[in-house]
Amino acid sequence: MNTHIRHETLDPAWSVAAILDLFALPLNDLLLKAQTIHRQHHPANAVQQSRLLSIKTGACPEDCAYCPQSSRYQTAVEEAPLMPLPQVLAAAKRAQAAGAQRFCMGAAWRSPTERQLDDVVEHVKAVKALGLETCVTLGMLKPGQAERLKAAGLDYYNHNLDTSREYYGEIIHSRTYDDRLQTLQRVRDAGLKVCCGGIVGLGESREIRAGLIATLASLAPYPESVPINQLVKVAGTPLADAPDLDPIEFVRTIAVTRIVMPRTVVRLSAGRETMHDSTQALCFMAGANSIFQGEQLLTTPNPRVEADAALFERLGLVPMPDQPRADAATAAPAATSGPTTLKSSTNEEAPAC
Ligand code: SAM
Ligand code: DTB
Ligand code: SF4
Repeated sequence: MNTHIRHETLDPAWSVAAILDLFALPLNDLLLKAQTIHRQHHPANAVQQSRLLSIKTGACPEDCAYCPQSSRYQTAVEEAPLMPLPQVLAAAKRAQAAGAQRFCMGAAWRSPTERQLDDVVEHVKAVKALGLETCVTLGMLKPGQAERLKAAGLDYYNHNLDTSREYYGEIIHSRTYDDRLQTLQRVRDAGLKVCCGGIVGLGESREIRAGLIATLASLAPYPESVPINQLVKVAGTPLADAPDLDPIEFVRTIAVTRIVMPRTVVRLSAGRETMHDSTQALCFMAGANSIFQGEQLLTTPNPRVEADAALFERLGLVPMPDQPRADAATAAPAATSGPTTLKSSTNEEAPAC
């Protein structure tokens, strides 16, 4: 098995210093750059929608300072064992009916056992059979586990780096950055698509945010899907009283992510429940083209489907009917209409999500 962690910088332009220069641009210049790059690689107004389900909740042995599911903190989260398949399938069908294209199952594990993975494999097979894309986030994977998930029909594995290497030890003590990178490599080696992003609003500096983006961009290849989460402050966690991040800085983070990883699908992830519509609009303008749909993330609230539909209507956004393709950009670089005209043949260079 290839245990080598590919982590070289492919494009030396994306040093932390270069990324900080992007962050420092006047907002209008930054947004124009991000929106221009966005249109070169993606349908202009289409937004991918994923649905999350917590299939095993709480009692996690890890100590992530942001997380309400850690057993180390007293939070209102109620523990629940692995959800039986019929319940998972019912939730997946509801999500599909509500317009979700991808179903993401999350488990509060440090790392699944083989027995636990047996059950998740069945979940993945059943959800995939509905015609949904599948994603799971189960913590660290041991050798062979990513291959088992791939064989079950899994499309994406979510495993966030969350912050920069320098700041990681401030937030998580129960595992290392290299543990995280090792699982990401195992996921890649198994031929799965990588969903990997981070959280902002952890009290980190802009340089830390730039460091996270530089690391994501240096993965070879960079992730197909990059969720940018705004910290959801949960009572009982160490970060419950973290200072609010300036919404404009959040928008800048999205824009810089788009510029640095042009082909990735950038998800405006956790944090939308408390985010002003105007901030969300700026995030879409900055190149975000994915959301979590539905009133619940894993354990915390998210906007209702109807509220998002109304926002999409106001902004002229449409659900992404298919995966965006790199050749879409060459077909219609400044497309302003729906993405249907952009569906075309496969392209080796196409982003995978
Ligand atoms: N246990 C697995 C792991 O850590 O990879 C999977 C589930 S864990 C809840 C998945 C991701 O949720 C974390 O990496 C983090 O980015 C995000 N997350 C957890 N709590 C959050 C919070 N309060 N606000 C924003 N994002 C959060
Ligand atoms: C991701 O980047 N964010 C999602 C998903 N991937 C697994 C999780 C957000 C969790 C927010 C806190 C909660 O609901 O428990
Ligand atoms: Fe556990 Fe994941 Fe929460 Fe960390 S983020 S405490 S690993 S569920």
